Formats: sequence, structure tokens, C-alpha cells
Amino acid sequence: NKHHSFLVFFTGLSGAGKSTLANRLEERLYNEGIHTYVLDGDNVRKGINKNLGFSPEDRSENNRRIAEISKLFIDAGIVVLCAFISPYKKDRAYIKKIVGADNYIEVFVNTSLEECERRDIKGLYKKARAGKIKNMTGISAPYEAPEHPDIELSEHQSIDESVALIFNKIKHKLKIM
Ligand code: GGZ
Repeated sequence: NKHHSFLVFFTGLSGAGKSTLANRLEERLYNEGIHTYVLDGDNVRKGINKNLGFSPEDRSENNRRIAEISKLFIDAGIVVLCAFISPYKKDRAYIKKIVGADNYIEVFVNTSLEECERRDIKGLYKKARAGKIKNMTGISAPYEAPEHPDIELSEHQSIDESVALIFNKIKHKLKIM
């Protein structure tokens, strides 16, 4: 027995809550007996992509490799949860192409820059404002918001509400084949 595998791709600014949501969705899916894997900056940029920075070219290559890795996990029957800024429309379109449109669910974590900057979990916004970090998304590098995400979340929804919304949207894909 095998369920269908696919990629849930969370995109949004640094501090938007992408990794938190991916991890909470993972818990929810675990409780349904679904095997998942979370890819985010912490496990990808410190390992396979540690030679990449934050120039547009490096972000594109980061995203391309993430898509190829996701494709391998999907082939292995695992539901992949990706949490990356992925600021460029063309890079997200390429990810969709690599994993296949049917296997790609885009979740736009639309937390405002004001809110992300207020949270400033890693102090990166403060450093960027002070000019100590260049190419900071939202400050000195662009974020191209998705126009037609499968799911759009706002900072006014709770984590539980957001996870429930995503789960309801993907549950039909999880039916045992
Ligand atoms: C954006 C940066 C930068 C710059 C370091 N711009 O909130 P975080 O810390 O934990 O997640 C951010 C992460 C972004 O990496 P991604 O691989 O998701 O980005 S992309 O898809 O654009 O390739 C942030 C940290 O890295 N970080 N410098 N200049 N975020």
C-alpha cells in the first residue's frame, strides 16, 4: 500500500513562519501515518548547499538543487515539506516543472515585512538596516509574491488554523493508492 507523494512548498520572507508551519504540518501528517521530510535552510544550506550565498544566481541554484532533492524524496514515497524564501517567480516555476505540476503545492506564507522585522528572530533585519548584511530579502533584495498560490496564509491566522487549512487542501492527495 502506498499513498501519493508530493511537495508542499512554503515561500515567504525570512521570519514569516515557514519552518514552524512545515514542522507543525509534519506532526499532523505523522499522526495520520504519513512519512514526511522537512527541507529548510537549516538542513540544506549547512550541508549540500553550503557553497551558496544569497546572490540571485546562488538563490536560483539553491532552489534548483532543493527541487531535485525533493523529486528524489517524492520518488521514494515521502511527502516533502520545503520551507525556503524562494523569492523569484521563475525559480518557483522551475521547481514546479522539476517535480511536476501535479506534485507541487505552493503555500504563500504572507506575513508582512513589518511583522517579520518586528519578530526579527535572528537579528538579520537589524543587521540589514545597518548595512552589515547585503542582499537581505525585503530590505535590499526583492521578494516576488506568488500571484496564484494554492494556499495563502496571513499573519492573522493562528498556526493551528493554518495547518488545518493546508491539511484540508492536501488530504485528498493522501488517499491510499
Ligand atoms: C535572506 C538570509 C540572508 C539574506 C541569511 N536574505 O529566517 P532564516 O534566516 O532562518 O531563513 C533565511 C534563510 C534564507 O535562505 P533560503 O535558502 O530560504 O533562501 S533562498 O530561497 O532565497 O535561497 C535567513 C537566512 O537564510 N539568511 N542571509 N541575505 N535570508
